[in-house]
This record gives sequence, C-alpha cells and structure tokens, in this order.
Amino acid sequence: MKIDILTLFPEMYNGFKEESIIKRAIEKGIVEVNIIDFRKYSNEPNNKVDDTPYGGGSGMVLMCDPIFRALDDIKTDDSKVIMLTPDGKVYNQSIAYDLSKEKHIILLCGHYEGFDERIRSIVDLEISIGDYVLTGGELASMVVADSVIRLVDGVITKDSHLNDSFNDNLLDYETYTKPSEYRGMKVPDVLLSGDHKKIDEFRQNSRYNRTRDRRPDLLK
Ligand code: 6GU
Repeated sequence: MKIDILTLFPEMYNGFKEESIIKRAIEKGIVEVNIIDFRKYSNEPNNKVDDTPYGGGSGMVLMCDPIFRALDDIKTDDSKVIMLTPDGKVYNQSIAYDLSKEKHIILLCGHYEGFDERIRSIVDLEISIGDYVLTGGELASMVVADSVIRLVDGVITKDSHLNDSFNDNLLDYETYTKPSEYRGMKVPDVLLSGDHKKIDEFRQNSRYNRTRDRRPDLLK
C-alpha cells in the first residue's frame, strides 16, 4: 500500500515514520509513506498557498491551485483521496478496515480556516477524527494512517487484531501478565487453568461486560 500525505508541515511526521510498528512496516516494504509538502506545487510568489476568504471574515483559506496541481501529479486510477476536516464523516474502525484494502491513499491536511470549497470536488472521502477542533489535519492524518497501516496484511499477526476493540462492536477483553498476584490483586483463576475453552468463554464474557459497562452505545 502507498500512503501519500499532503501537508504544509512535513516535520511533524518525523517521529511517526521512525518508531515501532509503522517503522517496521515501511522497512519490510509492506507500506510506503510519502510526506509531500504541497507548498512546492504553488505557482505564486513566495510559494503562497492560502489567501483571505471571499466575503470577508477571519483567517486564511487554502487555495485550489496547489492542491489540484499536486493531485494532477500523484493521483492515479487506484487512488483514494481523503480530506481531513472537522466537518467530515466521523472516523471509526470499520472505515479503517475498508481503507486497509486500498492500494493508494492520499491524505490532504488543511490548516488555518480550511480549504476552498471547490477542493471538495476532487475528494473521495472527508474524515473527522472526533468532535473537537485541531489546529490542522496533520495529527488526524497520523491517526488515520496508523490505524490503517496496522490492519494491512503482514504488518502485525492476524491474531493481534482479531479481538481488537470495536470488532463485532465489542471492546477488547481484559488481559494480565506476570506476576499472578500483585499487591493483593489476583489474576482470574481461569486464565491460569490451561483450559482453552473456558478461557475463550471468559474472554467473550469480558468483552461483552466491558462494552455494556463502558460503551453501551456500541451494543445498540
Ligand atoms: Cl480531521 N481536522 C481538524 N483540523 N480538526 C479535527 C479533525 C480534523 N478531526 C477532528 N478535529
């Protein structure tokens, strides 16, 4: 899979590409992540990419031209173009699964007051990562890229995401590691029993109970 991220702040991605699972996925060649400074597609003096809004008001608006020209350059028939914006569709695990099957994802990160409305005409999907406002789309693009990359075949073992929270609309089950007793708190006996049928049952109940207590909205 190829992920191209169009941003005005490429430095923000340094840590993201260089740690842990994302770093290994890139090294193994399973995913390619390109951070593209779309300022380089500006045709204006000083590589300007934004201007004041028609009709007046505060802030600056990203202009069409640099983004249209960037997409003319990198978009192919296999590309899915995604705009990160607080007024997009609220992101969830099911969207992450769908995106993990794509060949090429292009993530457009805005800043300032937002995008010229006409940019939306060349976008396939608009995503928000939740009901709050960020200074720009960069963190959101990392959230989307991270959650998608871990689902791409070969990045982590299938087992690792079989019971992920939100699969089957349930949260993940409770887990423990050594020691079996810590400051008076014991690991449930069933997990030490070696009885895999009972353990599966315990975990299924754990998923259900946790979802009921913490996120009843998921059970609807
Ligand atoms: Cl995708 N962008 C910005 N600027 N703020 C957000 C967001 C995106 N998702 C939630 N808040």
